[in-house]
Amino acid sequence: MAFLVACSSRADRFAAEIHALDPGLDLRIAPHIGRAEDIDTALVWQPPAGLLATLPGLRLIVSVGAGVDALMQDPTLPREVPLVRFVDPDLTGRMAEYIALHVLYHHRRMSEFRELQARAIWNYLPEPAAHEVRVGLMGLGVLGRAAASVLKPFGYRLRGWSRTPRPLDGMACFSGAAELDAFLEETDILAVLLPLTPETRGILSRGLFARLSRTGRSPFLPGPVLINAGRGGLQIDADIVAALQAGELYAASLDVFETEPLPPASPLWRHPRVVVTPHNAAESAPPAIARYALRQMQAHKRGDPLENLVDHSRGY
Ligand code: NDP
Ligand code: OXD
Repeated sequence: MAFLVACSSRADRFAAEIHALDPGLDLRIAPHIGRAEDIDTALVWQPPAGLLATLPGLRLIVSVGAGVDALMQDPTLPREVPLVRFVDPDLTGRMAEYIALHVLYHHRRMSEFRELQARAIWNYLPEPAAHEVRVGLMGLGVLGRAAASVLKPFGYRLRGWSRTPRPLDGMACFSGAAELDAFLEETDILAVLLPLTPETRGILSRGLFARLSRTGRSPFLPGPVLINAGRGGLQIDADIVAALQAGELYAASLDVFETEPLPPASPLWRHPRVVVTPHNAAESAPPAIARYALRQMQAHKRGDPLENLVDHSRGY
């Protein structure tokens, strides 16, 4: 039985880490797959189109990404083969750092201080205390909950929104379309960690931004803030630009975009209160990927339950 690495980037790194952990494993790297029948496990990130459907012995697919939207959109994905997505403290910790960094950055009005510094202006700007800022987490899964636990000690007023009810200690929790308005209307900083599915595509629109922070806005924050580290397909880039221009959004930190890499002509690159990062909020580190993929493969071979199994009906 053979293990296939089919990844559009870092395939050699992943293979080297896997080989170091299990030197006896018959390891193949796409496109050099050898006899297709031999392959029972595949580690994938943007695999060549249609490849997985040509592997008759495939028993397990491990996604390098925590998000599996690209795989879900592939009509040739063999849906009868279990698909597990990457969940690991290494990635989770990185994402929690990213969200905390950008919540603090905007709460402390850093983009305005950067502008003042560029003009050598020593100026005071009033800032709210953390307990006066309402941070809304869209998505209360592995990453949303980790972000909440990192933000909590600062004293932020936390709220969260998920598809199904997820009551969490010390947070006002909302779920489903019916409770979206109630969630948004008392959110000053919206941090998005949703998966991209048919239901969530384009959710971050001008209409949604207009519903943010309508009641009891935190003193001194000039307007609502958007942080999106989920997927670019969740947002409409042009709506973010328009909302910033209209003052419906004060600032944004964006790690993901409708088109990646973000085209040089995008006004988001140049907006003084937008932070652009290159989809690196939380990387899947090769050593952690290798350990995880082998653990999943061994568990599956023993017949143990798989962790982080993707539910095709939900799309994540
Ligand atoms: P999880 O599957 O653990 O959590 C997803 C959360 O989103 C759940 O709370 C889920 O609700 C909620 N959700 C899903 N659909 C809807 C909906 N229609 N309405 C409301 N809530 C919804 O995912 P993770 O936390 O592990 O990851 C989230 C996303 O982060 C990934 O899918 C990926 O796109 C992105 N990501 C980005 C990275 C980056 O570097 N930028 C790195 C890693 C991940 P419920 O709890 O009810 O199921
Ligand atoms: C992921 C990502 O989904 O890096 O893991 O975006």
